[in-house]
Amino acid sequence: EPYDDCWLRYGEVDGASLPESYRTYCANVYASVGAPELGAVREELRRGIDGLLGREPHLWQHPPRSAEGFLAVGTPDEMEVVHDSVAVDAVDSLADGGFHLRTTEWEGCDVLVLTAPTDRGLVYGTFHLLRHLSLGRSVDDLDLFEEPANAERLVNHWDNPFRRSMERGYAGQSLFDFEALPNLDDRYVDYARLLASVGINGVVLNNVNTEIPDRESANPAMSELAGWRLLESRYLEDLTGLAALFRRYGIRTYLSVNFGAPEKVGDLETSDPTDERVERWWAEKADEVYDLIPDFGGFVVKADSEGQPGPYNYDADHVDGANVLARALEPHGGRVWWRAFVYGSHSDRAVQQYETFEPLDGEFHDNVTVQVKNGPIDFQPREPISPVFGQMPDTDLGLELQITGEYTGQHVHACYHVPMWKEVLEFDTDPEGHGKRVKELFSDPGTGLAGVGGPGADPNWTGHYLAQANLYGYGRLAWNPDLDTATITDEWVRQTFGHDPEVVETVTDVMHDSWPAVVDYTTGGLGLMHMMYNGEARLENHYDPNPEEWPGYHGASEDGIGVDRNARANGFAQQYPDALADRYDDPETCPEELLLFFHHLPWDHELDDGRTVVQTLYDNCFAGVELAETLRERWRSLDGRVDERRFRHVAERFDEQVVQAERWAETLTAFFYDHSGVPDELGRVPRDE
Ligand code: BDP
Repeated sequence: EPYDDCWLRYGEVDGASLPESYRTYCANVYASVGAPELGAVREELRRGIDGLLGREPHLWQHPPRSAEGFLAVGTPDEMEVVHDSVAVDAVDSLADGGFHLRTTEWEGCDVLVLTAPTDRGLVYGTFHLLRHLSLGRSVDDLDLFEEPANAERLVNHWDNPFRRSMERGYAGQSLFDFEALPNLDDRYVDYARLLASVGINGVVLNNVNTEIPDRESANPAMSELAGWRLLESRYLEDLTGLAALFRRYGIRTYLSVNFGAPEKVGDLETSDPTDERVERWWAEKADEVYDLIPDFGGFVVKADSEGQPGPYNYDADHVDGANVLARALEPHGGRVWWRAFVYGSHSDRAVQQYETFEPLDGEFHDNVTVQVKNGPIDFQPREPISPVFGQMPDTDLGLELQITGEYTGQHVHACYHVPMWKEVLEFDTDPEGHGKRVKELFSDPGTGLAGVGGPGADPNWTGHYLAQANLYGYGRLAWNPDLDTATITDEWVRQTFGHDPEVVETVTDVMHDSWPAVVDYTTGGLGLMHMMYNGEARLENHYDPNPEEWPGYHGASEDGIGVDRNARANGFAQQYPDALADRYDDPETCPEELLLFFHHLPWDHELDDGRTVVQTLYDNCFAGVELAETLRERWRSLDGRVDERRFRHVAERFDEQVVQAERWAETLTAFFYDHSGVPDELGRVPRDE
């Protein structure tokens, strides 16, 4: 089975309606040569234009003056035609990765100019142009400047080297065959193309869990963790070719490292960050890495969390831990991405991050990025925004989103994350204070987004064809968080499935309703957390319903449901700035979708529309199932309009999703009934035996 092209199908987009000017501008391409990135640019143009116009472009090494028109690709200082045709100052002042597209006339020829201050910008510009053409947009009078809003746009693989397994991966084996390196597989190039096409500029190759934790309830994937070994010299050497391959596409390579590396990889008897020998060890390791990979991005660290070692083992804190690594990377321009996902001492995980990290604001080294998950719990189907955002003004922050659907149906269920991410990005972190939205927090160098869960080795990359949209949408939002959901969906659908209006409308509707459906039947829609199976060490799955398992997360009892995370209890709501704290602290003003996250309320507590809490939970669970059925019907209506392979695959997934959604609703509603003793007004619960 060949690897799927995802949204880079080119040829499959309806060619008949292509504007004539596409041919005028794109049949001849004059592109500069030299930098490795330009090789990638020429290859992509050849492939893309061949697909779109039905003919490979003619590639020139000088301006093709005899042609009616041409596409010119290069930086202003490399190419005269570019220099003559654009405002050079405006181009030079674009952020790294930015580019400029312009149609103009030059010496009697129609010219489409693609230029950028850096070669990397030319790569992004190439993919942008091909997207523009694939979407059938006009190139007449083109005059467009684009630059990324966020400097750092990373994908974090949770891949376990040596076993080729993936933590929370639902698309087969790891994409990366570390053992076969330095041999490179063709799919790496295709993967780099997918990432670059949406503006990703960094890839973390391995799982943040780099060793087997010695705690009792470890998750099963952890039993095969040896990612720390990638810092051994022999493995580093093997990575150089892969890093060079990514470099052609403007992507820097990163590694997750183990905080205990000085002991594990080196032969020190401590990894104490305040010890001089440890300091030296990291500095020397960094020198070695940069000798091999000069543009290496940096280290990602999960420390003092879920059994991974960290500075706490040495009586030091997160600042000491992050800074010792940062000092080692600094001379080389590398960064430390230090994860804030720590918990342990609190019975309610929600309060931990802000409490741990906010006091450290301003103390991290310049090249440390503190990487914070969007919510305070853990990638649940819907959470409030982590109170860390907006409250650590003197720290470079990274927003960690989960691309993979760990808690949203694991790519058996369709769940489009873009609407959820938009909710996060548009959130005002301090409505009566600085008023910055989450998306406005990452404009400084060194800040940005980290998306967890890269594709696997399955030919469709993500296990579920529709889950490709989450990788696409993540990249697009990391580049430009102002894009709205509808725009991103439309781009993705058209490039992936073509322009048939019925297909576009149907797939769009399916995508937009998929997250609300999953939220409803897996949570009841009022802000309950962790209703899924967590399980014992080897069985943990986060997929099946099992609300009895973690009572602390939903607080169900005879008298009511929900968790008091407010002034009456652990004060979590008070971690937010006043305006938000007040809003969340009062059940009357707390947004309904988060109500039970912040409050334990009686089952018969009335909501705005007069329905009780328990009735609303019943209604939402069943509404979620109905919506899942609607998604399935909509998809089925595409029989014959979408190619057989993708049609069948997705149809089968929807069959399974509906079965699972029913199981979820049945389990949750029975659970609500068991605790409340209140039957459903519509007679659906308790179920007749
Ligand atoms: C949890 C995952 C676990 C990860 C952890 C993390 O279940 O596999 O190791 O997040 O982010 O959601 O470190």
